[in-house]
Amino acid sequence: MIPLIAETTALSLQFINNSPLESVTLYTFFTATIAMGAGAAFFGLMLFRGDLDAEQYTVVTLSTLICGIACVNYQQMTGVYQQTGGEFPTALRYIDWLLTTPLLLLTFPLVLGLGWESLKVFAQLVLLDIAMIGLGFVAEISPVGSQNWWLFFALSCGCVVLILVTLFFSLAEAIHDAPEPLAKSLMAMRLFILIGWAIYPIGFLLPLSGNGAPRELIYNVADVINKVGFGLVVHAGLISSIGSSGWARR
Ligand code: RET
Repeated sequence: MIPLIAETTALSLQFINNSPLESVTLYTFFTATIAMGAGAAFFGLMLFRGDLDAEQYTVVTLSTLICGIACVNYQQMTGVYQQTGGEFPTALRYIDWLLTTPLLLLTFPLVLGLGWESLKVFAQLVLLDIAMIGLGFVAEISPVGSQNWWLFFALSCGCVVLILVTLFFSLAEAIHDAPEPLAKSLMAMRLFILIGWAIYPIGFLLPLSGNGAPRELIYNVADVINKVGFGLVVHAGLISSIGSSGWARR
């Protein structure tokens, strides 16, 4: 019988049977799933504290959702990567970004205590973010190095630059006015976005070098830092402001 689907050999769960890069990448898929689940549990349990006000509660809910959504997606991505013998779970990854990056950006107005009314300013960020992911996906499915690949890559980079510029300008004044612990965590959050988000376009360009294989490994590590690490920075600012000078400018 002629198989309708080309046979693929799944990656082995024994480290020694795959190439070292495949094994390391597979294990970062596993560990990222666990890290996201642990993050979701950690932030989720915080919701049971009695001392969070409404805005703090929403911020912690966002961190819980970001890690929870990623945990489910990572479970799927791990399966795809393993069962297809190392194929990139690109569509799932873009779905994960599409769902979680707007939530990451929405953390800012809430941490600032600007409330839901200020979301108009941040709606602009979210729209740019959705455009960045959408345009990036078109680049992703175009042949590497083709005209479309470059065009949509450049457009997607344009969106990320606009996001960073908007974020830096809108936060400069807020950081200046914020009490000490909050200002510190806002600066750290901003740095996370600046450095943490720059990793992705660099990873995207990797196939140009002729060796795109380490890309998923890079994305996995970056995702854990940008989701769990970012959540922990937010959490640190939140904890230090409970019972002190206040969570935000109020
Ligand atoms: C793409 C395509 C090429 C151009 C650019 C990209 C940017 C992706 C970014 C993703 C951020 C993801 C985060 C996930 C958190 O867990 C789509 C790779 C600019 C910035 C923060």
